[in-house]
Amino acid sequence: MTANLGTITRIFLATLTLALLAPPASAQDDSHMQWWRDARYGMFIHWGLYSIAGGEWKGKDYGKEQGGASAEWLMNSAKISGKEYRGTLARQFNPTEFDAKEWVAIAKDAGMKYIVITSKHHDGFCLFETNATDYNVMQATPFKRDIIRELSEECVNQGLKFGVYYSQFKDWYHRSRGRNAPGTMSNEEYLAMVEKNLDELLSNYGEMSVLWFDTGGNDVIEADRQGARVRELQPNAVICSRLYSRRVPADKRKYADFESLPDRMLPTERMTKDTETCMTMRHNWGYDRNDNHWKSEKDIIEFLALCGARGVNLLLNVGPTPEGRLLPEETERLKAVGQWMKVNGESIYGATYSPVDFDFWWGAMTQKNKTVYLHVLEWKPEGIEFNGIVGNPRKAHFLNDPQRKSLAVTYDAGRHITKIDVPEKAPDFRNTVIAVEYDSPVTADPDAKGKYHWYTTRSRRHTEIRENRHAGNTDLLDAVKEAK
Ligand code: FHN
Repeated sequence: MTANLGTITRIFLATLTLALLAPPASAQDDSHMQWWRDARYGMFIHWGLYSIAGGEWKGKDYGKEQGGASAEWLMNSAKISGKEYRGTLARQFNPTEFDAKEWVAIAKDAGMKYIVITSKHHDGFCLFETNATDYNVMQATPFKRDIIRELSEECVNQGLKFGVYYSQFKDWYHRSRGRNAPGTMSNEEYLAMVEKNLDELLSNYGEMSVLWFDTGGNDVIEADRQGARVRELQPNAVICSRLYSRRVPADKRKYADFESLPDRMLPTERMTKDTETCMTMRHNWGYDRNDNHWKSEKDIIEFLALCGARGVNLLLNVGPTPEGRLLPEETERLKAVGQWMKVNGESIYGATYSPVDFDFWWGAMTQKNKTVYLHVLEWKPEGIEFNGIVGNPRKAHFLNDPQRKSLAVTYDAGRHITKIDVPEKAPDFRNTVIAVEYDSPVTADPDAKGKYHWYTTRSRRHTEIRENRHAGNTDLLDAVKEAK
């Protein structure tokens, strides 16, 4: 009876606290979101004890079976007890080559504006100093350095926003996974640990700009309590919708600042609310020694542009090695994307989704102020044409042309079809951006029709182009020919 009374009291007090803390909807301003909307592009880091195992356990490779979650899911996939997992890996965790300055410089050079690192993933291991559990980098490993502190301080030094991923619901070490896999804590003790962890992360590391909760449970009261605590201690932190289970309706996710799409997802429609997608450069999030499914730099630049065309932030992942280094395949890709961003970043940073709710067989659009940016992913030497925007452009030029020489433009006022003459070869085969400037704010043709949506899976994209050549977009070419 006492226990029940205790629980009822806890729920009552929690609810009362929430009611007092949560500002009325009308009073909620979203000014803390502006930097995030402008940023558009950040680094995701999956790092922890699992990096030592690299997707293998006792000689078995758990990589491909997990479809991209072998590394950080190894404890679950290989059914490893918390005792054995910690006993085997924690004493080996000594990434002496870890250099926060280097990691942050790589992210900055890549054009990324924020970093989100796993502070505690589902394996329960904490990459920060905590009094709530001794299963942390300071007490359980020979490394004894607070990774969250070193990275958060370096982000301040180099002008990037810093945030943490935190697995608040899944914890295969502290929570029981069933009769044969007892956790170290009861449910009540675990929830108390989470609250303590959050207080430590929200109080001991300066400005915490992102709280990237991952895979919420169904208990909205629990989630709201955690969200309210973030608001209270870090009012400017941007909170991920994964604080809540996907089964919780969007309008009940009181503390979610942005919708985190399912992993690696590119939506076909434009997202008019704050939305982010996260993407791996290969199959896995964490380090996996056998995963060679690398996306090319073109794939990544294309995906970044398509996210922009949907109004979606991109959180691009790296999975550092047990020694504390990013892989050369990661740094090469990040550097290439960074060079592309140095020239074309104005078409991504602070830009919003395409003025039209369809793409084109050459690519997709982003917009900012009075400019539409054409991300030409598939070159068309016969010319780049588009429908859907009203008005004769004042000027069109390649973003990667330092002189910004004007390109020849024709505009069919009757059909609102614009065509831009271009050279035989693409200036940048990965994504050539054409800035199309207007004298007034960009106006979409409400009657514009289009049915092409880009996908990043190469086979699907080519299928789409082939299908559209027969069914859809070629008539755009004919229309322009007729208009001449
Ligand atoms: O289970 C995790 C997974 O390991 C990884 O952290 C991804 C990243 O978005 N989140 C969960 C699966 O969606």
